[in-house]
Amino acid sequence: GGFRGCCLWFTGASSGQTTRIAFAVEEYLVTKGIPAYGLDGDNVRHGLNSNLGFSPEAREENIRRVSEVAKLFADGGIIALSAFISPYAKDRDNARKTFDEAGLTFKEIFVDTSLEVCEQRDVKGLYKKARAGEIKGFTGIDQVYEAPEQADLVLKAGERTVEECVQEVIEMLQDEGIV
Ligand code: GGZ
Repeated sequence: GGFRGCCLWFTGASSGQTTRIAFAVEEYLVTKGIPAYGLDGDNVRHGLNSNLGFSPEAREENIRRVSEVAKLFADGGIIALSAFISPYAKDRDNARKTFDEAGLTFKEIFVDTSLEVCEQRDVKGLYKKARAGEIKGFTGIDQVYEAPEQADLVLKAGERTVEECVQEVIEMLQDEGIV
């Protein structure tokens, strides 16, 4: 195959399976011999972005840095899979702009899991803490999540299995000639 460096930008609320889907796609690609790398809060916020919290300004800077890192990966021919809440439309649009300006493909994938399902799952018990006021500025509770209006792909992850969502992403990559 030819050059396929690009960015798959997964956005969605906490406990919505955003990271799980992105990393399952990464595993699929790597198994096929296609270079791919997943970025998420766990591998970015502890190192590169360890000085950033969750205020709107900190999230903006988080997303800005991640989009620049993803651009470097894509420039190196790697499929960068970014899995962040990225709650603000403006920050996601700026990420897309970064790729457009570099002539690199950027696909926004909305992991559209309802807030009810996310809160019910509450993998890390953070919604509970946010409800109790122990965490301030939690996305979906007392900070906004701006749902994408024109995502390239919408995954109804509350109603589908992770495997089904992964399959939808792969079909998009095939349709776009990326894999
Ligand atoms: C949202 C928070 C918060 C607040 C800590 N709001 O389920 P998780 O734990 O693993 O995913 C959430 C993660 C979000 O980090 P991101 O870098 O993706 O956020 S953003 O794109 O908005 O910059 C959650 C945890 O961090 N977490 N505090 N207040 N999520």
